[in-house]
Amino acid sequence: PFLENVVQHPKFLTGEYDTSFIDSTPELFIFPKRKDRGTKMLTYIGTVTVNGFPGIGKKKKPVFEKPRIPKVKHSEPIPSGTKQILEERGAEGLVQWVKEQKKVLLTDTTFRDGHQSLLATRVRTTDLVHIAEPTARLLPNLFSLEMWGGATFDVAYRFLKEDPWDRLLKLRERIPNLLFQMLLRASNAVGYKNYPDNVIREFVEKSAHAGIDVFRIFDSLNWVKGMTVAIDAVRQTGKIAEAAICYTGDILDPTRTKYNLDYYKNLAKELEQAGAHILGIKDMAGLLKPQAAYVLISTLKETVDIPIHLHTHDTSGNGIYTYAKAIEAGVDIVDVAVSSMAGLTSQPSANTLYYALEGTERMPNVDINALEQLSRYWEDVRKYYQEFESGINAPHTEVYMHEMPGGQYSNLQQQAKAVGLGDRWDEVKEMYRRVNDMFGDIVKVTPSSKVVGDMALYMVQNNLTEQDIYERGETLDFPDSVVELFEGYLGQPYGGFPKELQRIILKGREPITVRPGELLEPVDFEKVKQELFHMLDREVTDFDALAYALYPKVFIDYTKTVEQFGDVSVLDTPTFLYGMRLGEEIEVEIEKGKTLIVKLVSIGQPQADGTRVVYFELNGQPREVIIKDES
Ligand code: 3PY
Ligand code: ZN
Repeated sequence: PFLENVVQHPKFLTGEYDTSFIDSTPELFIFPKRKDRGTKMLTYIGTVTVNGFPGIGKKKKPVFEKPRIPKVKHSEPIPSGTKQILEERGAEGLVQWVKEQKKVLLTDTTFRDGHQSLLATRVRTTDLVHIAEPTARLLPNLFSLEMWGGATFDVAYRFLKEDPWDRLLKLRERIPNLLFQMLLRASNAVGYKNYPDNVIREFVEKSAHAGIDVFRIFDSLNWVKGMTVAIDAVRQTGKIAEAAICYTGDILDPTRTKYNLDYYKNLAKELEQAGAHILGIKDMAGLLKPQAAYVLISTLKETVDIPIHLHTHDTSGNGIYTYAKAIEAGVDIVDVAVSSMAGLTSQPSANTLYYALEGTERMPNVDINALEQLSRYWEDVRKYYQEFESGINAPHTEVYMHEMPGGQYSNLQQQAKAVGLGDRWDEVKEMYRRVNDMFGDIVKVTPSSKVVGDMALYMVQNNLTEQDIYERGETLDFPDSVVELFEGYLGQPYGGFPKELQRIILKGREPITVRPGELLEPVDFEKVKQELFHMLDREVTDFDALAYALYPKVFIDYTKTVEQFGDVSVLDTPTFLYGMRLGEEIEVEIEKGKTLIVKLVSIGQPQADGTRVVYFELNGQPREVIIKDES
């Protein structure tokens, strides 16, 4: 208690006290841990065994095969790759190198968008770490490995109870040869709203320092003004700024004139001028049809001088054909996933693309046997996460109608079910498209896509038609996200907001037209660190401070879980998601060279207070923990 008083004293916090004794006597500041690591871990395993895992519920743990890890020679040096090119020649040198390649280059998205789109982003660090070194050895000719950003940051803390920075550092250590790529939502960072400019700069700087090389930057309304802070910040670090245009509509549909070829040409030029090293075409929903891909890429190749990197989702089943046409038109890099994590709402399969291009001049420089070996590993690991599969198991051409991004479909479907609209899902999809049209046909990608989804759900749930909105809108309470969009807090859409609808939604409030970042107070990171130190009673890293600035509640919840259960990232995935079977024995390496052997012996009957005693053996010694039965 005495020590707690000292560190909470205002003079201590403002630095007025001489605090050098912290450095000279650190032992004073090791706070007693309430429980030892073993007990914390058993409490976690007991809790999941008794109560189930969120999103899975209480389910008997299936028996999984051990994932087939490709055999590689650990003693040999890891072949050098694009990471070394960046280090030796700098960003401009790397861009030059890309331009000199005849063959199409590949980005492997298995570690990020692949599982974000197929498995609700639930793949854990341990399953990435186990395949990291084999990936480095087997795919040394990749352009990059997309392994961070997008939803992975938030989901890691929120659902997986692990630290995304730790993932980045661990993978970096094991994959020294490939460029690491992340998805950055420009001023929304890895979140769902605009953050102050200094948060964006700090985030980029720390991410670059921790190992990110290529930042794919996009704005959810294709608003270049909203992207400049991020582009400049990336350039400052010496890393690669890949500024992306989100593709929407259909350039070959004469009835859809808003997003035509000229629109994309102008944007591409603007982004090149804004400092992009590479131009990304981010087809987040998989709307770019094969012929359109040919026209778009050939036109953009003539419009800009920087390499072009194409991203699509295979939702419609046309992904490989779209890539084949884009490659014919001269695209430099395409995004693919290892085949057992590809297709459907994920990226097209690397393995399939290899065979589609076999014998052509632009066939990628990749070892098909290596891809097949990696695919076996992912086939096995994917089974762990079967409860998070989206339920889409065939090509879905309806995407050309509703235009929902690959990652949103299953999410919105879950949200619809949660509010009792499970049996009206077809209506929700149609409403999603109607809302898009009401909003003036906007780009739909995180977070703007979420706003369209929120409005569609709101209208279906309240049985509102478009006409009702115009006639009774003044009396309706619209979802917060919808109000914020129309206030201008996600930036400005191309062609502006539809005026009448904006008036109805804002009910007299004035929208902003400047960059939201200009209005937001900078975050004082030193203060944040002090606050956190105060709350957590432990050393606070720059990474923690950033996570807290981005997601205060999510981050604090995460730290509480760690306090209660310890570091659960060390558990194998089946145990993490399902707990243990009676009589089962597992090994848990809690740190290098320190392994616990855990056996679940029995689970006691519920007691009067709703708890159960769960009996384990820990390294052969009986141990019990008391778990509240939530059922
Ligand atoms: C994300 O922002 O997470 C996306 O993948 C958008 O497509
Ligand atoms: Zn994507």
